[in-house]
Amino acid sequence: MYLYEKLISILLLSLPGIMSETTENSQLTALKNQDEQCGSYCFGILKPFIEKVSSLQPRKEKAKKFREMESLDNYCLIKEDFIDQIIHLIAFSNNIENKWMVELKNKDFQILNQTVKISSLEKRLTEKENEMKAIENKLIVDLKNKDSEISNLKSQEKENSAIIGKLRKNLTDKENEINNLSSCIGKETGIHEIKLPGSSAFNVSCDTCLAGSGWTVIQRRQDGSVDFNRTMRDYRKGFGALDGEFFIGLDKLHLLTKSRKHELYIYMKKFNDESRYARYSHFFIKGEEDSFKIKSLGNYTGDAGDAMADNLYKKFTTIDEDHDNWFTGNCADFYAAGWWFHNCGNSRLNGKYQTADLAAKVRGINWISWTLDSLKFVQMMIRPVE
Ligand SMILES: [Ca+2]
Repeated sequence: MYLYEKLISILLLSLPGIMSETTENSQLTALKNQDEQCGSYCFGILKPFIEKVSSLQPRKEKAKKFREMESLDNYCLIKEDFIDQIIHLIAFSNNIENKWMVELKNKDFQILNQTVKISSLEKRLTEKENEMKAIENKLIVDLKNKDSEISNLKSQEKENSAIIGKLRKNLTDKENEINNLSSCIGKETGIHEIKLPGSSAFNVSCDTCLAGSGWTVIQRRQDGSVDFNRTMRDYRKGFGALDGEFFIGLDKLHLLTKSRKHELYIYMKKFNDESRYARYSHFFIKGEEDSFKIKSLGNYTGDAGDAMADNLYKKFTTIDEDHDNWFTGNCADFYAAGWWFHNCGNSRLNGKYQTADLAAKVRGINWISWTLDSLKFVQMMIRPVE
């Protein structure tokens, strides 16, 4: 019985893949021992069987093969899985490719459209460039022409400036000439001919002694040699002698004061030879149609007082033409003089010439803002104001 069990175990141990290598070695050792124990009898019976079993295949090699098979299976499985993935990837790739192909076609179509548009735009651009070039060329030509015109104009302007300068100089010379001709400016004391626009030439008395040069004397009283109690006609035309007593005449006075702005200077002297003056900055006499009214006196300066203040805007009154503001009488008749009477006012330089012994006693040549005495000497003068 014991032996039989041993034999079974040996058989089992000899089966491949059941025992480990260590166990196998120990069993072979044990079998060898059993052989020794069993002796030649039992061993001799079982030995061929055992050897047959053992010879079928070495167990070590089988185990190796078995592991290899297992690895191969695993490998196959991995391969299969990998192949599946590859197939899936190829399918996905095909899908993507198809989508890309569609997209590509669309893009191609779009590119074609864009190309057509670009071609059209390029054509228009070329046309526009040609137009611009043509305009530019025209502008260049125009500009050259304009430059030439400007150059010509500049030279013309230069010539014109020279001509204008010459004309201005001539004009100034003429103006000076006219000024000199129409006034006492630049003339010595004495009698000179002057000419005003719109009038024939006439002689005037010029004075450079009493208040500087350039004064035209319009009235002088010095000795009573001339009667000043005259009609309007005489006062219009003027009377007396230019080198003595005289009145220039209202017509000439109007022309002179109208032609240019004039100032008025009145020099006065008493019989005691005391002298004073009154000066008005803008003296202007209207024409016959306004009865030779004093339109302007300007500002008063001087040391004789402003005795003509009441005469501003008054018409000229004579013994035969009463324009004064004395409603019941005629100032010209009362003072025996023609003047710009008010009612009758404080100045009457055309009054009757009195002698020294009568000067303080009777009406005469008066400037009331200075003295009640009749004056010994009076000279009224005008001069153009620059
Ligand atoms: Ca009157």
